[in-house]
Amino acid sequence: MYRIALIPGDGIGKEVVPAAARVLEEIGLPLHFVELEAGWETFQRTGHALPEETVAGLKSCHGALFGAVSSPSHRVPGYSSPIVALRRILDLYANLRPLVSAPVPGSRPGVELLIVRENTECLYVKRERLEDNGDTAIAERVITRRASERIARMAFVLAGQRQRAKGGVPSIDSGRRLSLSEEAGKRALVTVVHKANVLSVTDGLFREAALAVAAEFPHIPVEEQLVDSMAYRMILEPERYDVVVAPNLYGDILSDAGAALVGGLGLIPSANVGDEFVLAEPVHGSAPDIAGQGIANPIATIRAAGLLLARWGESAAAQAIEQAVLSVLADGPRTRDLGGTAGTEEVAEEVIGRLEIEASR
Ligand code: GGG
Repeated sequence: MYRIALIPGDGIGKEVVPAAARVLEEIGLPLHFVELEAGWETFQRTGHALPEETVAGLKSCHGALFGAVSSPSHRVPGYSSPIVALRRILDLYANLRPLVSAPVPGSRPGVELLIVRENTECLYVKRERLEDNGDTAIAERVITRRASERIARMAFVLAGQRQRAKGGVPSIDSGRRLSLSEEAGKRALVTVVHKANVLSVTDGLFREAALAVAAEFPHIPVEEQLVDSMAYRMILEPERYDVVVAPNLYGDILSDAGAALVGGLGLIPSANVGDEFVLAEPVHGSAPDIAGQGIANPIATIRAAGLLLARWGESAAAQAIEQAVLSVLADGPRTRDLGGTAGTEEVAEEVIGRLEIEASR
């Protein structure tokens, strides 16, 4: 029996999490849902964005499905983002964001990228303060060797697994560096993203740690890329990338940009992964402009549910969800972000209708 915490959070999180939970209910695995709360609305009502009961409830579960939070862009005394706190409290050190071509208009073909974002430090530790009577704002950017090494190790392990799943043969014949012209999609490749030419201390440490870990995986090609150049080349030729590992903020920005290449934020899931726990969520936020209308795209959250199952080794069930999602994306119904007119529940029910349940048992 898997115990799954459901935390809808704010805005459209309250619509897409129940839709994804419906899909999970139909997948034929022994699941028990535990409903918990967190977010801006919870803070406004209770004074706590992440109530103690939520943290305790999560610790009684195997994993969680999170919706979205609407953290305000201005400082609110007593408030801080619950998702950032959860990543720290549960030591969910890796944020895995697959960006894969989808059968929808506007999606680039041939993209099969996995962004492995460090999830516990960088500017996201929020060590911010005001000085100079409020006229100077300072954010400390913390990068540690330990966190950099473990996220790099995660990236190389996943690259090896993807390589094996594709049935390919690792290439070491080009000095472990692929040239632009090499055919993409056939070989594992880890791209280490940083800005060590400017931030030579912090990104310099990330780079050094990641490249040291690369030496433990001599069969996996590695390259490094400055983050600005990475953004440019990911748009120009996303097909050539495989696993991209980056510090927290760069990974966040690159994955949102990459989502635009493969159908948009409504389709992209993520998994916050630690050694003991996995918390899956859509990459998108709470979308207050469309909240409450029943029109949000549930696909990213349904796919996030699939990532949760995949992380537990329930590959057949995860595959069943992904196949049903691809089928619905191809044939419709589609939500408005994809040019359709369908609502959240209609899309979720269609995914359920196309689940090949036998395959998942
Ligand atoms: N599901 C991801 C999500 O809710 N993103 C919105 C976001 O990043 N909000 C900032 C925050 O409060 O952490």
